[in-house]
Amino acid sequence: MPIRFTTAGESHGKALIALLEGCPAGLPLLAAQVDEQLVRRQQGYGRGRRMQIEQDHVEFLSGVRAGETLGSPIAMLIPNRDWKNWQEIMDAAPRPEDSEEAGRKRQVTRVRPGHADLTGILKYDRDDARDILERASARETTARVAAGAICRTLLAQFGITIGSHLVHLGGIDAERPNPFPQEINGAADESPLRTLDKTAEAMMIARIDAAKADGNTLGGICEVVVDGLPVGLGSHVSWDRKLDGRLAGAMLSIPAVKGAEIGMGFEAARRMGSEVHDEIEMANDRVRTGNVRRKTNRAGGLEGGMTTGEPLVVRIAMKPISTLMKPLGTIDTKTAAPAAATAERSDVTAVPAMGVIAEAMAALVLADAFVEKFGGDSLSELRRNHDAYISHIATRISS
Ligand code: EPS
Repeated sequence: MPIRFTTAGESHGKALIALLEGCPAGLPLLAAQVDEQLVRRQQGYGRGRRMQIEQDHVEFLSGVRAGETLGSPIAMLIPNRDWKNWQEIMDAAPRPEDSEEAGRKRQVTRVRPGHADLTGILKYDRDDARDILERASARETTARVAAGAICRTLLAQFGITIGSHLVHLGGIDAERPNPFPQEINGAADESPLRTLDKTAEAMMIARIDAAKADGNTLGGICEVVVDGLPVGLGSHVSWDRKLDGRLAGAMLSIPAVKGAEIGMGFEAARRMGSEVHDEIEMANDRVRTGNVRRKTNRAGGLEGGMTTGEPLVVRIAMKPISTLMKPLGTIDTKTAAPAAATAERSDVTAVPAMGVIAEAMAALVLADAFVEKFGGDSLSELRRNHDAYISHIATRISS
């Protein structure tokens, strides 16, 4: 795992922190490149009021100097503007014993079905589910997107691009456009739902409005597409080096994500082998893939846990957000009495943002596999190793 990252920060704490390790030295990098991705994560029809408060902006604390990475850990700080409204509630110092709420403000005890609230308080032995929800909040994904933005910048140096679009929302499918846009994000970011189907978009917006009026929430599916990958990232030799598993694990770690499928995914289980596997033919101009091409891409760019060089396609399913304004039944953990769940401010849907987060997770996993394959403490060393590999595979099979 040459590229590692970790995040810290509570949703209404002072700031979010991302720490990225293993990025080679000499990568040109500006805070604006990270901010560009943070802004994308904040968009989407169906978001709540929090996104009007925040204007996420990153500050590099270490690892970057004069517009270039140093090869040392990159620490990033993203302040929470909402902190000023929560300072007293989230303060690290103990509150006076005689205070009104016995040391605690805005306690949450009417735990939400589907959220981390209940399991979290039992596991961590807390009385107040705020101690759990502040970290379980999808606000944490801001820090992931910041780390992913650096990996995306690294991959872009080698012509690798990552895009996504929303393919399903709350029971409505989006049609795949034909022709499919070259620049997926250029087209998807134009849509308030990041979908490429205008007709479906109008129906989805109506469904979000109806869900909002009803105090309900909606889930959906996004598709991530990565173009320009060389053949041979990941490995078939051991379970934990297979890229399918690494990607699926990363995607399933996104809050509220319940499923991930690669290429044809679950549908492949229903078809005959002849309808699933991609026939191979020569393609002398495609050096990155070893001068071969798959006639179709049902495998979604992965065979044997390795990239084939065809576009990588992953679809990610998100359940509806578990904070319902018309709350479900639960218990009050303080009294054990039946209760309506807490209805803390939230989003009706955050599926468009999930697509941006999934892009970031793909960038992190692929940059890790890329540096693992080509090594290199500096960008120039990484490039030499990469170019030598590509030159070699270009000579392996030729007609
Ligand atoms: C989010 C910030 C949160 C929520 C949402 C995602 O802000 P707040 O809790 O202040 O409204 O909008 O988080 C959840 C849906 C959740 O269940 O925690 C963000 O930055 O993406």
